[in-house]
Amino acid sequence: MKIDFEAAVQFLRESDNFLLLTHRNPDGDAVGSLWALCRALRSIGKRVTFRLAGRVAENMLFAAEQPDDSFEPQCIVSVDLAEAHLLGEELFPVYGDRIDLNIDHHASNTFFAKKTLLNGNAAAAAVLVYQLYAPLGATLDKKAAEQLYIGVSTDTGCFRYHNTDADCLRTAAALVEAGVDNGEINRIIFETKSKAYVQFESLALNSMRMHFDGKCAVISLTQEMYAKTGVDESEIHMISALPRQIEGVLVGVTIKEKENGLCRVSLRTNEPVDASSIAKIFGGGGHKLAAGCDLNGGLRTATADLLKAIEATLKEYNLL
Ligand SMILES: [Mn+2]
Repeated sequence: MKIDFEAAVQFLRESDNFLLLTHRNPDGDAVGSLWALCRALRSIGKRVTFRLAGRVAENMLFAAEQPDDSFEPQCIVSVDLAEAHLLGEELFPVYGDRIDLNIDHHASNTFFAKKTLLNGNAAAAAVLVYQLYAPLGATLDKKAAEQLYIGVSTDTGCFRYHNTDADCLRTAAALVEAGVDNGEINRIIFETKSKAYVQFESLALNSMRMHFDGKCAVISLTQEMYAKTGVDESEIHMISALPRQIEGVLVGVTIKEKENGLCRVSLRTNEPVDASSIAKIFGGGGHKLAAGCDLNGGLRTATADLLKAIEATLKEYNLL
């Protein structure tokens, strides 16, 4: 059931003993909104714990909250979660059908939770969590503001992507007023790369192939590249932005080879191509210009299947 802000605030106020969840391999918006919601609820006297599936990027840990194992959770709230199975293989079987409230900003949201607070136009889930602070009576201290800033800035590519709207800039302004050193956080998160990552990026760029008159660029990330560079999984997501940066590219694809032939795909498109409609063909989803899906059958087969779908999509738009 879709609910509005007022109902979400009332639900959070009336509940206690929270367990917070988000999607697997949590990105900046996932952890930023989760930590900030945790902090908001604790500031109004609630007991809150959380579970994360996968490592958090080291450069965001300065803003981390700690879980609390001292109580039995009664109310399960998720953030930034478009579909229940994105909880990951460990958490999905346990909590997939038990989420009481989901706070999300994916237009592709499947309404799997008992209650859903959704704004499919919001730039980040962190914008929604920020908007809950005042009506909840929560304390927006410097650390909470940093957590929310991590969410808003990472989901907008540091305020560069098309989803950077007035609402999210107003949110960022309020967070800076609340004490965020935005220049310093931007330096830590967007301007600092590990040496392993730089080496990995050069292998990734070497793997890039162009298709369809240069309208599609594909980067393939293999297990061998991870092993060779020792890159941290949480840094790999930065690669996804690269193919779309090339002049003339409308569909930028990054294919990550996982175990047992599973391939995890990131799609980044430029107008007018809808990334989520391509992802949907393979059971995935996301936003108009940024989406993802999983394919099986190994890198070669997955790439061929994807290219077929991208070719058909480009033809639909009369771009080919
Ligand atoms: Mn998000």
